[in-house]
Amino acid sequence: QVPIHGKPGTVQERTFIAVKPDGVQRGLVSEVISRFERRGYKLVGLKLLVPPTDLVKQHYADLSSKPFFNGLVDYMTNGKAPVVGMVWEGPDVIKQGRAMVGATNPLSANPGTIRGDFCLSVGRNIVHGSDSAESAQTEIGLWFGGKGEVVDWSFGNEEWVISAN
Ligand code: IDP
Ligand code: MG
Repeated sequence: QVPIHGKPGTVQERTFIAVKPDGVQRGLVSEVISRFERRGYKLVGLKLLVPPTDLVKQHYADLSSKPFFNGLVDYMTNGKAPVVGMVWEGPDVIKQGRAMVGATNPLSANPGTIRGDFCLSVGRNIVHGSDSAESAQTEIGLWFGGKGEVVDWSFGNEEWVISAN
């Protein structure tokens, strides 16, 4: 039995990725899922929700003193569009997930990254990815803490995607 937050440093490392309301509104859910899927990562958690304010405040607790915090919480929770929360599993997925997401400010994000390909503004940067093993653990617990919300399963073709050596 794998803990819900996975096992960092192994092939069962896990990270929390979310398509934020602007990404959902713009029809980019499949684009984000597709990039992780094609890379070879495994989807082990998926939900669509308008997150409760408390959840988003906890998720962004480290930013609570920032001038944009209230606007950020409102944008995530106002229900103009939901959030798609995901847990992805695979080798180095926390760091690779951040690389695939791209820099926080899309104008600094490289083309080829999600932000570098699809957005222009730091306050509408369409996607979230955990930035460390600690935040992945916290965020997976916050968003997917309910029983059975993260699913352990194996690819039938695992040996063709992940080498043991
Ligand atoms: P990250 O999403 O790349 O981890 P953080 O610095 O953790 O970036 O900030 C979290 C989120 O807060 C950003 O993705 C963005 O939506 C929002 N944010 C960060 N800085 C600003 C800002 O200067 N103005 C508006 N929103 C911001
Ligand atoms: Mg962050």
